[in-house]
Amino acid sequence: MSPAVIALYRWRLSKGAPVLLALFSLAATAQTVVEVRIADYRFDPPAVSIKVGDSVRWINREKRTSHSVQFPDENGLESERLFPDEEYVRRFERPGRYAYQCGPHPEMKGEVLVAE
Ligand SMILES: [Cu+2]
Repeated sequence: MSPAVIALYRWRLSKGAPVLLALFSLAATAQTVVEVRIADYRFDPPAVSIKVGDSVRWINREKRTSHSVQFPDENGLESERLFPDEEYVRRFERPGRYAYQCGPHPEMKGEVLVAE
């Protein structure tokens, strides 16, 4: 290697590497939050696809009806009752298909698909 290349290499090690590492760790911790609206007694969109570590935020956009987000396959794990403009956020740590429904209106259904 020429001295110039070695000097550049050293510079990259000293200056570039920390910057790159910072960028990588930022990318690793950056997570997506996908929004699901609740309106007209429906989850919109009814199905969302995310990756492990991402979150879903459900927001009640009804005028006066309250809803919840309940996961029957997880011992009925359920959000608080969401009144208009309230929201519930859940982060998904494992891949899989998470079917959910509204507690008080079980005919309202949705699902979250979590990929590796
Ligand atoms: Cu409901």
